[in-house]
Amino acid sequence: MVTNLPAEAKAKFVKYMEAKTPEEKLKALEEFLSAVPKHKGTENLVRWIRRRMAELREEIEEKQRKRAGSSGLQFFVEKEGAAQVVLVGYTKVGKSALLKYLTGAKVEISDAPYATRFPVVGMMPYKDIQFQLVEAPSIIPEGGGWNTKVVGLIKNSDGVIIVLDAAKDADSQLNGLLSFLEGHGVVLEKPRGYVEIERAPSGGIRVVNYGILKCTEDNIVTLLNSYRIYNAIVKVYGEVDLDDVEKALFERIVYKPAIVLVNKVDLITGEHAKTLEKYLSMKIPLPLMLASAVKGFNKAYLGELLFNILNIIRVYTKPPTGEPSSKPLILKKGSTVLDVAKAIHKDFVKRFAYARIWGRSAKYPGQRVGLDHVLDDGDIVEIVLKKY
Ligand SMILES: Nc1nc2c(ncn2[C@@H]2O[C@H](COP(=O)(O)OP(=O)(O)OP(=O)(O)O)[C@@H](O)[C@H]2O)c(=O)[nH]1
Ligand SMILES: [Mg+2]
Repeated sequence: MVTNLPAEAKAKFVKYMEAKTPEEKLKALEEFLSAVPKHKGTENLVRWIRRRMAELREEIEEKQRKRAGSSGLQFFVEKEGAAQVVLVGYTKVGKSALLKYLTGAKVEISDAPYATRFPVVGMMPYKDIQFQLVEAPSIIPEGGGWNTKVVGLIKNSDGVIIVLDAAKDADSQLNGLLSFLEGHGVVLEKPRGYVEIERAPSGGIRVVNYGILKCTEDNIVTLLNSYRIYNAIVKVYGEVDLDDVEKALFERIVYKPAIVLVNKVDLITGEHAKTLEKYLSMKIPLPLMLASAVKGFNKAYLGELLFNILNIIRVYTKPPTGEPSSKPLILKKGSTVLDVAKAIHKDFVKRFAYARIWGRSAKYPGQRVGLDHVLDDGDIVEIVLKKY
């Protein structure tokens, strides 16, 4: 609960929102922090402020480093393939070994801790597509170092593989990683609802409700006005209450689909592996896989787990007088013929006459459909254009 902040604190937060440079933001946050009353209800808020301040300090340092001539660490990885998935875990759990086994990437597998110091990339083939796997430098339990940059990498990705070492305490590794991520605004379980607030130059407070709102729109207007926000678009997804709206002012929680991969099972007994699997799958509702980068494992099964959590489908386009393309378009589940038309060419929507489809979403092969037809994985789509 972060409600009931005194007006003075709210006014300080407004100053933070209006600040432009990281230096101004940091100063405004310092003032905000000292104006926030410290009690159970503001614990999370205070934690967020402290973390945001640490991030800003890092940003300022990075800027100074750049100005001094040394290039900052390059942690951004351009997306390639069907999706970008980040391998996340503590040091020496075998992330490099897994990356090498799954993608053939040239990586340093080492017994020395923290051997991987920059993101390393490899392409993992699955059916007729490829996933881009990125090994993130290991999370440092003591904090600091590149931890924040790894969070940035994760936030920019499409999904996460949490890698645990079966030969060490898997439970505490999982707890540690989950609370680290949550502390940085990343959750791996789909939240029951979330809110996006976009500031607008005019138009008042507009609520766009895609879910279930557990308060009135007037409540939202009053709340935002108390932060001197008079123009904004508030988007509601899933089940949301007024508290969630206030939280969204301070921090955007990011949801990333994930699977848990327990590596080095070759080092434990079959009995132990079974118990571990049962225990972990009861603990967290994420797909779980036991593996060994040394002994090898079922790559296709891992590919299938990734494909499922990423919520994607493959669609093959076909010209009216030709064969379907061998390379599929990757679209979100629930995508329609309109999305395919847009992906091919912007004129295709304007000139669209009808489409013919083959595959799971077709009632019969070659069914004629319109732009709003929802597609399925493996479908073939032929778009027929109007003649001028
Ligand atoms: N027995 C066994 N050893 C493994 C397995 N996977 C990796 N290792 C060993 O564990 C050690 C660490 O492996 P890395 O792949 O370098 O670990 P990492 O997670 O990339 O660690 P960082 O150095 O922090 O990047 C190496 O000595 C590997 O040979 C496995 O499945 N079984
Ligand atoms: Mg490594």
